[in-house]
Amino acid sequence: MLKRSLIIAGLGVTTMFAISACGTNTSQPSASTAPSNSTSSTATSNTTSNSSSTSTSSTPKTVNLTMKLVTGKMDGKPGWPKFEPADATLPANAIVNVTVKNYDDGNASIPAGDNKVTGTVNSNMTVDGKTVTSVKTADVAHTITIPTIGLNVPIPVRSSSEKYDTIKFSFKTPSTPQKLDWQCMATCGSGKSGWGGAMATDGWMKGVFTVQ
Ligand SMILES: [Cu+2]
Repeated sequence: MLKRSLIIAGLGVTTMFAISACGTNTSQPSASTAPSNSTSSTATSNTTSNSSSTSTSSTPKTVNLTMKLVTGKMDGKPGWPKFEPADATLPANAIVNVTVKNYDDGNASIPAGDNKVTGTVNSNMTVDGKTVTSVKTADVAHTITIPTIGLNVPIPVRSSSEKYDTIKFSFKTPSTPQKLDWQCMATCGSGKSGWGGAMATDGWMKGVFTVQ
């Protein structure tokens, strides 16, 4: 009889400990409740507002980006064609109107399918004013390819007798800040594979669009 009451007393003690162990996790402040509405941040959009009367505050901003596509001869490094500039800073959630002035008349081989225009507004581009959705594979000189947003723009070899062809396309930047790495997918660099030199060097056939 005595033994049993001792056991019961022991149980009572352990139960007390168990209870006091919980209930300590409610005091942590939560960062997510911080207020985020400062009155002026969401832009009433600027000067270039569209004419459509129903446009709301979500009308994306529009910015222009002009790149020159020059040959190695032109940039002083034979065999190193180059996009100038290769890096740019772009606003988030914006339409970027890109103009490429292409001076290069040499072609290079590309992965299958990279002759198609993808990821641009209306999935097309213009070459000297003519709207196209692809370029003959054998006529591709370079590409501007951003895998993370599905963008692929094949730049055809210069065909006009002018100094350069004008390629235009537009694309929308993501709504959150991030770095968009772009790469030319046409083997225009050096080495056996054509993927060395300019192809592997930031500021030449690859670059970064910083979205902020
Ligand atoms: Cu290239």
